[in-house]
Amino acid sequence: MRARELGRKSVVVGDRVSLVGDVSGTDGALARIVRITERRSVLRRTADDDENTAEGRLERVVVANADQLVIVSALADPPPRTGFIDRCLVAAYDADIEPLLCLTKADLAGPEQVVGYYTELELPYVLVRPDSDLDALRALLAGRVSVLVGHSGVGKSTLVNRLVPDALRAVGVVSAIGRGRHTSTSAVALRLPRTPGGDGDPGWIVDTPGIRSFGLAHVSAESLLHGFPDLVEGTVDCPPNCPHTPDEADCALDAWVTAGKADQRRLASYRRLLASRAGEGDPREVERNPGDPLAGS
Ligand SMILES: Nc1nc2c(ncn2[C@@H]2O[C@H](COP(=O)(O)OP(=O)(O)OP(=O)(O)O)[C@@H](O)[C@H]2O)c(=O)[nH]1
Ligand SMILES: [Mg+2]
Repeated sequence: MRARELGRKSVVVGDRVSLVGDVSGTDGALARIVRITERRSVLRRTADDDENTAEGRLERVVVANADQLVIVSALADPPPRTGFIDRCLVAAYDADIEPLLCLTKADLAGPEQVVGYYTELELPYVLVRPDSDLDALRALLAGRVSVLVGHSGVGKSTLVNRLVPDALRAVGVVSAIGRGRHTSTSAVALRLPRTPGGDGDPGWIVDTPGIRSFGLAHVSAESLLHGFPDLVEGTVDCPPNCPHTPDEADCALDAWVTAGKADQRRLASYRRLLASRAGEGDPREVERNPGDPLAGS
């Protein structure tokens, strides 16, 4: 149990804590959490992008002390949404956590479109299908705390069950409209098992409930750009305090894209994020981006 003075929402998954009491771990043993160790990293999200709404102000700590954000996206059923992945990247860079893209359901569709979108980024990625061996992924998870995030139904718990056979995480079905059913309802950290011949710490993995969107109200407009490292250099020639919005005639990002230095769709994604924070409608709706079926978030 938690010492009362720590407050109701103080301890999150990934926290390292000090305990007093019976720490034997046997049935009925009671220990008290008395102190939370200073966090090495904090991955946060808000329900909304707008800090002027109640949802936007309600900031949630997803997990503490993670080293790696594993952005899980299915290649089909539900279809990948680069807008969502872009948001996760912003959150990862903001929290100083390394991103890894994990593309599941590779048995249903190819990765070319998604991977092509991120070529400028050198974003590490792994492909997962039901029969693939997970050695490459295990190697990337070794020795660190990794947190899985993704829409409902993309296969996070399925993957966790394969990595940690004792986990027995409930797995759901993807409903007809391509949305998962939010089978997992809370975040759980699991110790990865040692593999035969593997030496060293195999690491920890945190399964989280599927989320609809990754609200970024807690990230300043300035920091949003860090989620787009392929665009950062393009802003060197911008006028001071350039807002980088499409109506800013002197913004150097358009020329950067025209010169082939970054993908037009990445700039569009960045500007959709900027607009969503300015409260200009809800760019999470895929219908607003009819030209690009991948773009939704
Ligand atoms: N074809 C195929 N189906 C998969 C794969 N991985 C997972 N699935 C299926 O996708 C469905 C959803 O998987 P889950 O593991 O429950 O998804 P989740 O991301 O944990 O979902 P939430 O807990 O709701 O966030 C299940 O029916 C899985 O069997 C895959 O690589 N290929
Ligand atoms: Mg799940």
